[in-house]
Amino acid sequence: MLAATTSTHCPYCALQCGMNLRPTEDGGVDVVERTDFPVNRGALCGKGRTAPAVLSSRVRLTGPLIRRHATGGLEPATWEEALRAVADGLRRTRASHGPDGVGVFGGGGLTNEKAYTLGKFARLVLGTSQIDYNGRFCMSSAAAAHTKAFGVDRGLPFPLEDVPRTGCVILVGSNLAETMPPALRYLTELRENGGKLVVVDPRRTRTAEQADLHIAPRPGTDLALALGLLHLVVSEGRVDEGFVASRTTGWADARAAAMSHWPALVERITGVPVPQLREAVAMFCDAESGMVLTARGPEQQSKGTDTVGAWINLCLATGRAGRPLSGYGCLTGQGNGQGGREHGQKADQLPGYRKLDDPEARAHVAGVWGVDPDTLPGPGRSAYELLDALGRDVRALLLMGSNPVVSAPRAAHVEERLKSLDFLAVADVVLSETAALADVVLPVTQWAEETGTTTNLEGRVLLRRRAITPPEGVRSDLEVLHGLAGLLGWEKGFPTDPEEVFDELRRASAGGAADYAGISYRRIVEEDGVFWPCPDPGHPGTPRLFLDRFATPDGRARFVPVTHRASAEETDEEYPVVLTTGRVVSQYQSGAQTRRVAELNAAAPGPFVELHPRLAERVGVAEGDPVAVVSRRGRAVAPARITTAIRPDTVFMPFHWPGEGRANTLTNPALDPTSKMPEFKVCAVRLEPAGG
Ligand SMILES: Nc1nc2c(c(=O)[nH]1)N[C@H]1C(S)=C(S)[C@@H](COP(=O)(O)OP(=O)(O)OC[C@H]3O[C@@H](n4cnc5c(=O)[nH]c(N)nc54)[C@H](O)[C@@H]3O)O[C@H]1N2
Ligand SMILES: Nc1nc2c(c(=O)[nH]1)N[C@H]1C(S)=C(S)[C@@H](COP(=O)(O)OP(=O)(O)OC[C@H]3O[C@@H](n4cnc5c(=O)[nH]c(N)nc54)[C@H](O)[C@@H]3O)O[C@H]1N2
Ligand code: SF4
Ligand SMILES: [Mo]
Repeated sequence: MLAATTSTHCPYCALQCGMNLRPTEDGGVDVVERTDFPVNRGALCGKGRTAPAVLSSRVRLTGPLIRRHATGGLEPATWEEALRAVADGLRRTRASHGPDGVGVFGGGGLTNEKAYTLGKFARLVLGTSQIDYNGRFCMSSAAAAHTKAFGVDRGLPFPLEDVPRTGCVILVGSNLAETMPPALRYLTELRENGGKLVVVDPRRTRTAEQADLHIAPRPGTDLALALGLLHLVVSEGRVDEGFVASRTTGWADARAAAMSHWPALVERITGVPVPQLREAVAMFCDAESGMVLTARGPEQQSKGTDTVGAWINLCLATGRAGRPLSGYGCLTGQGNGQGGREHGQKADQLPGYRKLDDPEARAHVAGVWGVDPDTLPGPGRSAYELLDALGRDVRALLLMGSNPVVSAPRAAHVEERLKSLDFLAVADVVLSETAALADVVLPVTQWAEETGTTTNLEGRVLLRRRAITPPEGVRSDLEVLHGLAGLLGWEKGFPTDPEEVFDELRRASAGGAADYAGISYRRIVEEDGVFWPCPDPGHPGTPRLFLDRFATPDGRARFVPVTHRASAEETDEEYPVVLTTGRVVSQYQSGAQTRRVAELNAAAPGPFVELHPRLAERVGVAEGDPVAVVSRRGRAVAPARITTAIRPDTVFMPFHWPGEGRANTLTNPALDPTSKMPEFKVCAVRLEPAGG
């Protein structure tokens, strides 16, 4: 007899929609509507609905693979052989090049339990500082700005249910109609309630089409835009002086910095007409309350931290923060984009959002781990810097939960670095483009086959539950790390039971900024998730942050004095067009999972270059013609998709595909100095017809 349905969450994005899974006769699952989870109330996008297709053994890995000869292909192996080969590979490099010769690369899709264990494995078993993860490419700029201004970083400081009740939302560089479709409802309800929606995006996206005001700046100019709006807030007497005086510090410097951004200058930099700037300020300030929400558009820039800082300044100056129904928030991206950055797979972090260079933090976590704090390595390199160092001083890599061959900036270079490694091990559910380069591939269980927690974009800790038995040939990531730790001399400390890991994580995070100490699997199920911080079992959790005080030492939010600067690569005669990149609704990230789902492929079969008819005419391409996009990093070719919905000086490519149309062949790895976020959203290119 088949078990009843299991309540769980989608394997993909940060919305973490609730769904029910019903086992099928053939050992798989069907997705069944789950209306009791408040975030999505039963709604799912096509990716979530079709997620079970990736469980099929036709598309997934079902047993370990080894490259037995350097020049040969990947061949089936037993788990014993595969784990031994990985342990030997890592040990050999450690012996010849020291602990920092071995690197670890994680992912924001990994559950909290996996991210925590991966960080612990790197620091204890390998003793390496060289660990980072793909979340660096995702929300690191917003995280850095959050921490600077508010003293803590949680994507949204309020639940999504607050959004429809605010007066005005400025949504900056988020196409949530495609990237979190069930969340569009919150914006629709906002407008039904009389609230205003301003969307800032160089493209008139499906999301921008919902807006009362769509502002389309030139990519890479959001910093000037936000400063121009702040200038107008000041010159039009819209500053909330009482709030600024009682709840913030640093206004004088931030104000002075903003005042050098005259509306006319801002119009010249951004291409946004001054009357539109005024209209945006009026909409935002006329309402009783307001929110600014950012996503990857303004964040994935070499000045992303300052840009988010400028939007936060706008919220603080107008008193739109630290009050009910007001505030700044970042829409995180990956399934565990929030939790994945809190528990120690980031180069500079220990669990509980502690800092690796803080002696007290080291002592606390070392205590939980039962080791001497001095044995913990220091902070390591950021994701792109780590990938760039492969084959140089980092000579072996263990990669879990990312596909950088498709998703990293300057991807041809990254691919070449991966190939130059002495040893590469990849744990994945499918044979991704990166796994295909590995010496050993470890096939792992998927969401419906394992239990673990994720933390969604609201800071709500959720439980994904096992609904079916995994195929025989696969093991969980926790089992992989347990097995490797054992072979490398750590019999204890790496349990395979997720709840046991979570209970240790609770202790490791206790007292940290992201405090999970009071959260248990049982509470999560009973309460539809628990918002951190939740320091003890009697604590209700914290859906809304900052209402009484900000998380800074003096309780006040900090303005940051920022000024506009150019993108790392501006257009010129040789490369006269701006390339920006992003997503389409039916593919997810590097596409490793969604490109294996027929229904999604039918909807989004391949890459394309979105461009304005005037630009298309100048280049000499018609709809569907192959067009070559050339940057200083390389050349990509994809069919032209001609539309007036994009600025004539800008082209857009989605990044979900490998091969000839790979957008990341072109992108610029220029890094934000604080967050080390690469500039995925702006580089200079030229276009050529590639037909015939
Ligand atoms: N379908 C789908 N959904 C996803 C994902 C996916 O891969 N596919 N990935 C998930 C993840 S990890 C993430 S991070 C989120 C990302 O979610 P979003 O941030 O919504 O996605 P993007 O398409 O990367 O970028 C959003 C918008 O930024 C605009 N943009 C480009 N350059 C600029 C600029 O300079 N300034 C401004 N203001 N806007 C600009 C683009 O035109 C685009 O419409 O989506 C999550 N959901
Ligand atoms: N040009 C451009 N590039 C971008 C972006 C952009 O906007 N433009 N966005 C960036 C952003 S925001 C992100 S988040 C990155 C994401 O890019 P990637 O890091 O490549 O993300 P995914 O494609 O989700 O890769 C996850 C891999 O892990 C596997 N996997 C899934 N779940 C598990 C698990 O539980 N365990 C293990 N071991 N493996 C698992 C999947 O099959 C897949 O191969 O891309 C970045 N790259
Ligand atoms: S919006 Fe995100 S979480 Fe919801 S079903 Fe789609 S991919 Fe899954
Ligand atoms: Mo992301």
